[in-house]
Amino acid sequence: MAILNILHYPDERLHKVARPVEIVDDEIRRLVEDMAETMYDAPGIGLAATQVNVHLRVIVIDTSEERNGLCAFINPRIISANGQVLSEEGCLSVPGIYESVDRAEHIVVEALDQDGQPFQIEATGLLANCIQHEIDHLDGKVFVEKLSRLKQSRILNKLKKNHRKTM
Ligand code: GNR
Ligand code: NI
Repeated sequence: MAILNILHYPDERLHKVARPVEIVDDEIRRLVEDMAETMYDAPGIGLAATQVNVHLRVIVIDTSEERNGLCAFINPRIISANGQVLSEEGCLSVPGIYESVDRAEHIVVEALDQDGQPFQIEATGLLANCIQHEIDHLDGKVFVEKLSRLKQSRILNKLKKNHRKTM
């Protein structure tokens, strides 16, 4: 197991589009384990492979209070989306920034599990928000890019200031 380095916005590599996993093998299962360890250590409720500079369609999520409900989604695909909600989000790649973004309220997602078996889940609430946030990462999109240009430039300034303070 290993804790992986998380890329920070505005790193260009966060804009790469991840490619589908062809075979769910031991290498992918190891990636899932390392991503889970990285997510729990951060701590966060989700992590996309893009954030650890691996450009494959793999995400891990645990929205449980007890931190014992790990879900891995390989090649996740939203097959239906309904309703609309404003969801307050944060991102491990954009530390200290919390903003509301538009999301579908109810989604059905199809993916492969760690054995390469297809499964479907229905999600609402935090889990639905998190899955959409993670799939956006796989498509090279960071949540702040859904905000107004004014908000984005304020966020970039704040991140620059924070970066200077930690140097
Ligand atoms: O830890 C995280 N919290 C969170 C809260 C609301 C909506 C989405 C998220 S995901 C985020 C971890 C992360 O950056 N995943 O990409
Ligand atoms: Ni994120």
